[in-house]
Parts: sequence; structure tokens; C-alpha cells
Amino acid sequence: MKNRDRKIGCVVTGAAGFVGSHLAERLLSENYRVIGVDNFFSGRKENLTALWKHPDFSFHERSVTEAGLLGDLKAQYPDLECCFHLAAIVSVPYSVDHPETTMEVNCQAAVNLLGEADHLGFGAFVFAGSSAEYGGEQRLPLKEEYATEHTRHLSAYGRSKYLASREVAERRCGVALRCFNIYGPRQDPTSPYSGVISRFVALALQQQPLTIFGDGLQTRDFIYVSDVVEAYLRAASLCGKATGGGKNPYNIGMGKSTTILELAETINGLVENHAGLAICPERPGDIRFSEASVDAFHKVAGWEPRVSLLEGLRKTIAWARASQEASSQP
Ligand code: UD2
Repeated sequence: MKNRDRKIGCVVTGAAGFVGSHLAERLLSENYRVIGVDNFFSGRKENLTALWKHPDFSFHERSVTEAGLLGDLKAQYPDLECCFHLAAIVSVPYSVDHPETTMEVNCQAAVNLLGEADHLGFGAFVFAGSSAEYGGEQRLPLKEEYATEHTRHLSAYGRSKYLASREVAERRCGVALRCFNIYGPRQDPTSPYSGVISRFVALALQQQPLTIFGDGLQTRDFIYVSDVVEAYLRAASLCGKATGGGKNPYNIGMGKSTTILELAETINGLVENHAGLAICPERPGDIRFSEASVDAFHKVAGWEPRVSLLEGLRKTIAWARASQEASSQP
């Protein structure tokens, strides 16, 4: 996806979300036109603050379940050639309670958009898959080929992402990225199901104990948002090339795991929170260990994570401090 000789337009669905807003900002900084789409089901208007004033940014409050969405946008923006499809139902517990809606939004809408993108001759369709596609898989590190038709998915979220990723990977213009635990500025800490890092940072800044669900020895593979954004751009460049196939979908993670206890202690240390830890009951349905194998995407796209967990935590804490201070200003 080269943008040197003329402007290329990109749709970012989920543009008001945590990752979508970072991706939109990066694309604008690389001189792309960005058409943001979001229905604010979980996206937030505040995430668009830096985007509104950019002359190459347009926004449409629409749902990805609307038929003909990409065709309508292409009619308005003829330079559209690429779609980053990030909009989804992102809460795993919500997906358990609403399996049909989850399938419709996360899978059926993705497949429809993909078909439209293909029909319109888009050069790239990059899809936000998830580590949840591996379900209860125990072999570590998790390799792309471990997710199969026979995988026991633990939620409608995991199943819907798996089915959609598989469709995307089979299409000429498609690449699916299975992102592990993404963190960074703008991740919303306020819901009980928010990412653990956003919650821990918010609690630590309030000098409150960090809530450990279970024994804290469960592990996750945490990846900083700017590394994920870089992966999206590289994935778009791969689309349509012979190498876009291969092991597509691709894992996006650090390739390292961290226990939740270690994470909590590091955050408490960085914030100088002396309130310690609060041990709480284990969360039902939690997976125990997670770690990505990241060789495949490195091989085809030369991508590798650049932001260490420590550096990423420092940046996230600095952002959370600044936004806390800004919101306490009269
Ligand atoms: C992640 C994704 C989810 C889905 C899932 C697939 C995020 C935010 N969520 O869920 O969308 O893709 O992977 O497996 O990336 N924890 C605590 N204390 C807290 C909060 C969490 O101990 O206050 C633990 C929690 O029990 C879990 C770990 O931290 O073991 C990570 O929790 P999470 O909600 O950040 O992410 P995860 O991996 O469950």
C-alpha cells in the first residue's frame, strides 16, 4: 500500500475505539485519507479528539452491519482502496450472553464487508482477529496453525473471530491479525472487563490495591498499541501479494509472557503505590497461560515489536496521569 504519488483513502471501522483511533492517527501522519466509521457501541467520542481537526479525516456514525456500507463510502470517496476492519463486539462476557448478535456483528458483517471490498477492487482488507481464536489451546507458544475447525472456543467472541479470520485469510485482498493483549494510552479502565493494564494503572494512581483474580500466576502476552498499529500498516502492504497467504492469519504479540502478579508489582513500583494487592476470586472462564509465536509475521513482513513492557507501561502511566490531571482541572 504505497501512498507516494497520489493520496490513498482508507476506511477504519471502529475508529473511535482504543486501537482504531491510534491507527487512524498513524495513517493520517503517513498522508493517507482516513474515513472513520463507528456506531459508538463501545467507541468513545473523546478518542476522536485529535482526528476531527485533520483535513484528511472524515467520520461516519454508522454500523458495520449496514448493507452496502463500503459501496456508499466509495461513491463519496473515489480514492478509497483499503479497509481496516476493527469494529466489533469486544467484550467476551457480553458475547457469552449475546451469541447471535456477536456472530452477526463480528463474523457476518466482516464477511459482508470483505465481499464488498473485493467486489469494489480494494487492494487491502485487514481484519482484527484475536488470541481468543485459540480457545482452550494448551500448547505454547501459540502457533497460527493451532486454531482449527476443531478448536474448542470458549466464547462466541472467540468463535466469531476465528470464522471471520479464516474467511479473510482466504481472500486475495485479505490479511487477518490475531492480536494478543493490547495495551496503551486511551484504553478505557472503567468497565469491569477492561484490560488488566488499564485497570491496574488506574487503581495504582488512586493508591488503591491492585485486584488479582486468582493466584496471579496466569500469564498473558502484552503488546503495546503502537506496535500493533505498525503491524496493521505492514499487513496492508502484504495484501494481494503471494506472501499474504502462507500462514495468514498472523499472530501479533511480544512473543513473551508475563504473570499477572509480576505485572501488578511492576506497576505498583513504577507508580509508587504502597497499597499492595487484593487477592480476589478467580474469574470464571479465564484462560490460564497465553504466549504468541510471532515468527510468521516477522518472516513475511519484517515486523517485530519495538516497545518493551517496561517502556510501554511508563508511557501508559504518563498518559493516565496527564488525563487524570486534565479531568481534575476546574
Ligand atoms: C483478552 C482480551 C479479550 C479476548 C481474550 C481472549 C483484552 C482487554 N481482552 O482477555 O478481548 O480477546 O483475551 O482470550 O485484551 N485480571 C486481574 N485483575 C484485574 C483484571 C484482570 O487479575 O483487575 C486478570 C484476568 O483474570 C486475566 C488477566 O488479568 O487472567 C488478563 O485479563 P484481561 O481482561 O486484561 O484480558 P484477557 O486475557 O482475559
